[in-house]
Amino acid sequence: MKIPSRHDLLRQVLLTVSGIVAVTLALAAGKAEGVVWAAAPQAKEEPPATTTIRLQVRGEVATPLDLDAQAWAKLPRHSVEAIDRDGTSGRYEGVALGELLKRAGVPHGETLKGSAMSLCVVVEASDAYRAVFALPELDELFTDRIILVADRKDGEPLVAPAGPLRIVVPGEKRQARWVREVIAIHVVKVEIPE
Ligand SMILES: Nc1nc2c(c(=O)[nH]1)N[C@H]1C(S)=C(S)[C@@H](COP(=O)(O)O)O[C@H]1N2
Ligand SMILES: [Mo]
Repeated sequence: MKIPSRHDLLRQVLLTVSGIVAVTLALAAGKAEGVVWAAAPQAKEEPPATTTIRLQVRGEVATPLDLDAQAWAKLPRHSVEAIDRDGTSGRYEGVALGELLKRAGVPHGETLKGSAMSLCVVVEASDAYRAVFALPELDELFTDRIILVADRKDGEPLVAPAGPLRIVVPGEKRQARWVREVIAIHVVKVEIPE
């Protein structure tokens, strides 16, 4: 067996020392991390996206709208009685879809004629579901029926997967246009393909 030289011994000592230093540093780091975790202030709990009212009105509009909960709360409100898919009657509250379009500068009332008559409204949901309305369905000069962007049912806020915003179409015999989780309203010019 080879007798270790002074050089070999020195090397061994250095390796051992550096090993101990590395382990100590790693432990310290772990501990420090533990302390940081424990001391970190609890992150404010963000409500899930679908409980926060946010609605865009886009497309063929004079003024695109970007409504947050605060802006939404200032809009004039309506309430309607309507029967849902289960056949249960409920009182829905919210903002008339026509009112939102009026505020976005879409032709309404007396000015709803001519080329504006081939505009349509596409309601878009967070799951990409879409339903179409014609402007006269949403205009108080054409109809007394109020199609609502509802945020409450029987006094309670609508929550996912229905809310926070849902279309309610009173008197419609099927509920396929009762779009849940509405995120945007698009006004679109209907073109006939060549
Ligand atoms: N976002 C979204 N909304 C939607 C749908 C959908 O698939 N996605 N389905 C529609 C259909 S076909 C019906 S019958 C009703 C059902 O409403 P309910 O889930 O409250 O029973 O929601 C409508 N709204
Ligand atoms: Mo449906």
